[in-house]
Amino acid sequence: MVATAPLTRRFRRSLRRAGRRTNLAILLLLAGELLTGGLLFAAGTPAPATAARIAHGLVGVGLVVLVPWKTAIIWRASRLQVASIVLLVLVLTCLVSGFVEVFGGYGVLLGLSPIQVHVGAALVLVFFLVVHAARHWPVSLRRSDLSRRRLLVTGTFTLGAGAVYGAAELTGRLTRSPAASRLSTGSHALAPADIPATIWLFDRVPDLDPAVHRVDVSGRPLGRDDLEALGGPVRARLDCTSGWYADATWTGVALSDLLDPDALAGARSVEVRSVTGYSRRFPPAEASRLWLATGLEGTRLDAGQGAPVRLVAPGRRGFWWVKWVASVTLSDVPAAATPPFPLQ
Ligand SMILES: Nc1nc2c(c(=O)[nH]1)N[C@H]1C(S)=C(S)[C@@H](COP(=O)(O)O)O[C@H]1N2
Ligand SMILES: [Mo]
Repeated sequence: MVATAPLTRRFRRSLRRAGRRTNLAILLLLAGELLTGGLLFAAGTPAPATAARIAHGLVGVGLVVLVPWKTAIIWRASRLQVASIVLLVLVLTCLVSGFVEVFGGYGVLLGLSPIQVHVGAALVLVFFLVVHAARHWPVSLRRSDLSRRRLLVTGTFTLGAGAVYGAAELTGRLTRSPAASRLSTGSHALAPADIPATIWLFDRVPDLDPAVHRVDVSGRPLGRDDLEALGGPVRARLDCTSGWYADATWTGVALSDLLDPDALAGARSVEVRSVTGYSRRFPPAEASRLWLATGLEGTRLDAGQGAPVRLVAPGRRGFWWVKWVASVTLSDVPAAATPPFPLQ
């Protein structure tokens, strides 16, 4: 006990002094969370998603580590503004839903998944963060903020956050919580039968008659029966940004088997467009790895899954898997000239 006494005393003193620098750190960490969270949402493939996911987790743990200091600051405040309290509740909602997502696994409560709560709270948070920061502006910076001593403290803090992050990962594994079996992108496994009908943002499920609907494949109208006749089994991993993934066998035909090879070689992108207007552009070289699918696990797609025809794009995250395909078009527009993700 004797040996630890100075440490606890120093900790208490540091809590008493908590103030400007803690607030500044929290502001920076929150900005970091919005940035890495946005990147995680926009990452179209697993590798950048994994990097963003780890950064997002680390910065989140950094916020948790600062809780004692921020609590001391709030405790001392003479009065609390309503907007500040709302902001506090939103930050806590984000932290809690983030932990539930990682350690609790994918689930839906009252129609909402943990990630929906997380992202929803984060978007509202931006407004209250701006109000709160504006009220306390300007955040003064001092030369001493960059002193050796300060950098040392910041370094220690970063190491501490890293250690807590590592301990959390380890605990997840040792307790065999859902955190242990998730993908590097953070997604939890679902059986193919449990794949939820997923809308990216504001799209709608259209009512299409499979007997009548035709997909315009570079000028060639193809119905469900035509595509079924050409289709074969395709194993693919659908990894959605809303916290789940599923390995399943789809029935599909590769775009490269439907498009003229010369025309394909001359194009700069392949645009796959839904009847709803939702659309994505792909590099032509990927056409052999993009499939027009009509079935899932031996049965025809249902409306929510994109019937009669949807795209299967292994290696790309769920929002590239355009449902209710209306057309596949070769175009001169570069594949990169597409927004990072659809806005509908
Ligand atoms: N037209 C259209 N296609 C879409 C979407 C959408 O909202 N509209 N959602 C995408 C997202 S985010 C995912 S994860 C997959 C989900 O496919 P599922 O509904 O079969 O799970 O479809 C993708 N294709
Ligand atoms: Mo998704």
